[in-house]
Amino acid sequence: MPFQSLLPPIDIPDADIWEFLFERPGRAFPDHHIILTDSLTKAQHTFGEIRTDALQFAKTLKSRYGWNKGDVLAIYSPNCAAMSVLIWGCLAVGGVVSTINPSYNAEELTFQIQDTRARLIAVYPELVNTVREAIREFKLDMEILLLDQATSKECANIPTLSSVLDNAVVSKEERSTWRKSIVPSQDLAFLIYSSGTTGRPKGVMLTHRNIVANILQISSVEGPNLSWEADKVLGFLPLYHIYGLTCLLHRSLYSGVPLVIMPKFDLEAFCSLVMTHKVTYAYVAPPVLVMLSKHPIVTNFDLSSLRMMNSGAAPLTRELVENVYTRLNLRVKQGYGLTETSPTTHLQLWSDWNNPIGSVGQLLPNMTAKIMLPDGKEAPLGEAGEIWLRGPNIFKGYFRNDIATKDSLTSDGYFKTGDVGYQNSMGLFFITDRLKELIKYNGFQVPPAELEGILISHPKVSDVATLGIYDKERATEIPCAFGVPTDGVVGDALLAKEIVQWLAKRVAPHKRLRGGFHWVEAIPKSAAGKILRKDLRLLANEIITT
Ligand code: 4UV
Repeated sequence: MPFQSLLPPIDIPDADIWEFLFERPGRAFPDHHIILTDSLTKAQHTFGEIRTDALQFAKTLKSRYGWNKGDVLAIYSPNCAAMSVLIWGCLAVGGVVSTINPSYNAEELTFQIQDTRARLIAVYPELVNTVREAIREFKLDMEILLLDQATSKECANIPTLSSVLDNAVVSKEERSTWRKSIVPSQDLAFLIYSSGTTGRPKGVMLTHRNIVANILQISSVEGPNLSWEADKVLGFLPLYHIYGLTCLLHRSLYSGVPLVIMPKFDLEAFCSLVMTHKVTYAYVAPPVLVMLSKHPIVTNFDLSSLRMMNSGAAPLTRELVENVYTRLNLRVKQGYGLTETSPTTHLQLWSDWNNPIGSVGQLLPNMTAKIMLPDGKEAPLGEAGEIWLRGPNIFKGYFRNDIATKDSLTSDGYFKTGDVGYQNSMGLFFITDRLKELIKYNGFQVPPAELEGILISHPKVSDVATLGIYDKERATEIPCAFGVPTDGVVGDALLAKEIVQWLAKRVAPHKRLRGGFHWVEAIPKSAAGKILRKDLRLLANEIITT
């Protein structure tokens, strides 16, 4: 029998994201309430300003770009307040947003742009040269919009967001005309890239309903603990990733709990912002907790306003939660989710943050889960198996990839997560292992197939496989590779080092082989030629510990 959520079911309105966030009757906070503070520019933005700017951008998309329903806007930027205007403006006219990791190089960027067929890319000024390189080297063809005022010569002749904003007033009728044809349960709002259980990154199709549902599901646990008047959230998680996009940006605008965004994580800035803004809640990933538990600088700051942190995106050890609590008196609870689930599917209740430590919490409302054994039967309570999930937040499928969609979604709507875990008798879930190929470095996805595809093109490598090795000190997996030298090539330590550096020039920094490149005689493979990752792990344990 599938496990049902133990939390009371919630009503999910049949609304698109714009309507749900900006036109909802009975919103508790006023238009002049400050929702977003950009820690870099120090600019503060009220709910009303964000709405006005987003509508002006929506109008620009219509009048300047002739935007149609389903057209894709790519955003290539570190966290900044303008992202909110772009995202919600695009959604207001029925467009689709695809966020791109700002550390991607020209080739990685090109892959996503070509896959989404984005018409327009909004770019942070410092990244404009990478876009230019992509246009030059890979013949990318799309329009560019700069996120900020251009400051350098490279940016000359590229329109800036502020210069294109159409400031004609948008009437209510016009807004409804734009959104009239959106079917929330069918139409896409986001295309976020994830490798899923196997292969290269794929566009995860998230509908308006997926996001609306997940905001409400998360709110059923977080809502009673946070007030728009007294609380503040600190957001360094990247908004291009689903964890930041939904839990930080969308949840804040919905709940009114102000969000202070940071362009990227920096420990000193984090501590200082907690102090100056009296931050009460922060979403984190385990490596940040390592720093909080150890780094000497932390004790120079008064972090006592922080009432809770939510850790997710990677496994969290009991020891780390205890260390942070003992050292700083700060509480950490856990959440779990995936890009494909919009993302949050499990949360620990605030009151149960240490009851017990190690659980990712309960299944969110309106969801059911099955724990599947390798023989295709459902596991009984307490026994571990692959976690399958169903609910209104489960994605529609992978963009233009029916095979991957079919492999991951069952005909009755369950999504096969590729994670292994169990539920205990209290309805609490525990993640114990991962079946899928994915490596997670600091919570960011590193698809093994992508690294392997590049490494195999090295002339001195005849076969290769990659794996994530857990680094306890840093509380993260680190990518490492195992390779067979081409005939006649001596696979020595020097060449291995060269290959690590060779790869580093070809991938975003989080995909580098921090765990090294190791020579082996053969890659363990099945008769069908598939890498046997379990055997590879055994081999890795032998090589890396000896
Ligand atoms: O697709 P993705 O990159 O998505 C995420 C989402 C993280 C979230 C989302 C909502 C939360 O409330 C929250 O706390 C964290 O990272 O990667 C999905 C994979 O990340 C691993 C797991 O292997 C997923 O399939 N993962 C995510 N959270 C956890 C985790 C966790 N708490 N413990 C162990 N692994």
